[in-house]
Amino acid sequence: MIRLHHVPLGRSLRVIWLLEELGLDFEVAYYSIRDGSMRTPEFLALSPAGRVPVLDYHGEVLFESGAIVQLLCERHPEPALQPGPGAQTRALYLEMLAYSETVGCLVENLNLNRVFLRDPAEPSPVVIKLLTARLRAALGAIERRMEGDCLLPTGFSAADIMFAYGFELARYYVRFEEFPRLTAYRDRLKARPGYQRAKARDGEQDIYAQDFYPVPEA
Ligand SMILES: N[C@@H](CCC(=O)N[C@@H](CS)C(=O)NCC(=O)O)C(=O)O
Repeated sequence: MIRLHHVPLGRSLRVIWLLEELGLDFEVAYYSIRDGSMRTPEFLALSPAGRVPVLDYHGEVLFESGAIVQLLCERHPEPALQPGPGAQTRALYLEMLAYSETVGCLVENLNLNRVFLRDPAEPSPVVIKLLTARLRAALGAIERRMEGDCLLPTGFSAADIMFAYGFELARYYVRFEEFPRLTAYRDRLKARPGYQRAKARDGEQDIYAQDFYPVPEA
């Protein structure tokens, strides 16, 4: 039995998407960051920092999306979504896997400042400006080097799945017009049947209340 603990639009969507691409059967347990469901003793026993994703893989329970993605690709080597040790694209693959969290953490910090701070806490316009500039720079680096259809020259891989989380949510904070290659890349990823099946299981998000959060005046 494979069971994924998931927050709609969270990093756990990476795992749903990968499970769909691998053609595996799985259950999804839904949570919200806002309702306390991730702070219960039961959930903290699975994920000590109270975060998703958590995957129960036939009784083996693990957290951290990057680790889950690697493990699933190892356990299910077909279709080959991860270049193995010795492959020419291995270094780039590992780089993109980790870089996905550089982008993801910038989005997470913007989320904290813009959608999760509660009254009377006030977000800092200076911090928001800085985080937004850093997010644009992190995306710009990939925009400049993007040549083929996917992050790896060999085609679609789990690195695309990892990267898509931060990159998809970045649209709440940066305008994608300045990233034409990334925009076309995003459209290609979204056209994949595996992505569409994953989105159908994502659930209703309760993170964002508006489509775009412009940088406030400092
Ligand atoms: N590096 C971790 C980050 C996990 C993470 O922060 N997940 C977010 C959702 S995207 C979460 O569970 N947040 C809940 C919280 O911070 O309370 C991973 O990739 O799995």
